[in-house]
Amino acid sequence: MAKAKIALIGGGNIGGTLAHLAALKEFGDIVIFDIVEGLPQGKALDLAQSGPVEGFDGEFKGTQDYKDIEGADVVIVTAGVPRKPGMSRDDLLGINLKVMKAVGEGIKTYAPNAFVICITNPLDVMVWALREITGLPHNKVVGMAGVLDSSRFRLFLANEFKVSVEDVTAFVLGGHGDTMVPLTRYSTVAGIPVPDLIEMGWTTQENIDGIVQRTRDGGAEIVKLLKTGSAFYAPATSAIEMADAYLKDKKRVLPAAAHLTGQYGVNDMYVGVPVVIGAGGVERIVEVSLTKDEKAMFQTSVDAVSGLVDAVKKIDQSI
Ligand code: TXD
Repeated sequence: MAKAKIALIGGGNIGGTLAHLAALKEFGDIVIFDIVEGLPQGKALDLAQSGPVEGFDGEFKGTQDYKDIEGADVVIVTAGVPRKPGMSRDDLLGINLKVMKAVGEGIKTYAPNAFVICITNPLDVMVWALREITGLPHNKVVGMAGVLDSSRFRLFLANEFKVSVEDVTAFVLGGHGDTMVPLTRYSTVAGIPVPDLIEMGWTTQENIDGIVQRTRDGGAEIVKLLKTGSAFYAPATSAIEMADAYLKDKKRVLPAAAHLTGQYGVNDMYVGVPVVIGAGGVERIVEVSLTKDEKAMFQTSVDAVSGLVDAVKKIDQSI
């Protein structure tokens, strides 16, 4: 069987971690593309040199030439500038849009059959722009945020309940950012929904509200600590889970920024919703019913994303 090829566009903190995780999981050959000369080459060589110890084979290549991503099965995009302290995700809009143009052209030319996972912020609008620029089918271009946001939510809930993170499931909807909508009703400990756990006296509504807020601020909390960059271990792991679902046709049900065509009342936008990821890319959008309050929170989130899409269209009328 032919080996899969994974192209990582952006070889910074997340890109490097992605390369390491993809190698450990033996996904296949790995190409790291970055505009900084030497950076992807150095990381690729270093990674290859861990192969004999870890026991993985494969080709590892760093490059400044898009031709090297030719035929990639999965492309994960982290190229761009990360948030600095005090900077909102939206400040990144103009800078990272230009990056998406270059990246999108590269993917369109050399890897039009790939499953593309975008991570670059501001996520929901960058993935939308990247899809427009590449012209790839909507089901093959997806944004990573929900797996990360729900992983953060799961960790905080597990700490609160003093149970294993493995037994906690969490559900988040909406755009990646301050308006994301963690749905406690659909979040559980071994199938027991959080509102039931409140009734059982395991926690209080106040504590849950605090956890929801901490989840929303999860990215900023880490930016504040790191000072020179943003989170990378958890974001990389999250995107790898999505790539794994595609490569192994696992039909995982994962939250992701997906293209909506009427679901949840949203049209032609990328917003975080649960989806099924398998060999067909995004194979299905899972549409759950929402209460009035949840709908209102979701709408606020959708409005925020829609404002950014409008801003992008103004910055670059060709998109
Ligand atoms: O949940 C999520 N989606 C996110 C998103 C969680 C955390 C961080 N998130 C965003 O990911 C973050 O705001 C950034 O927009 C991206 C990448 O974060 P990372 O921490 O990896 O940033 P780095 O270390 O600065 O790496 C970015 C690399 C860097 O090496 C640049 O030289 C390169 O991108 N870069 C480019 N590569 C290719 N092509 C172009 N044009 C380019 N411009 C910069």
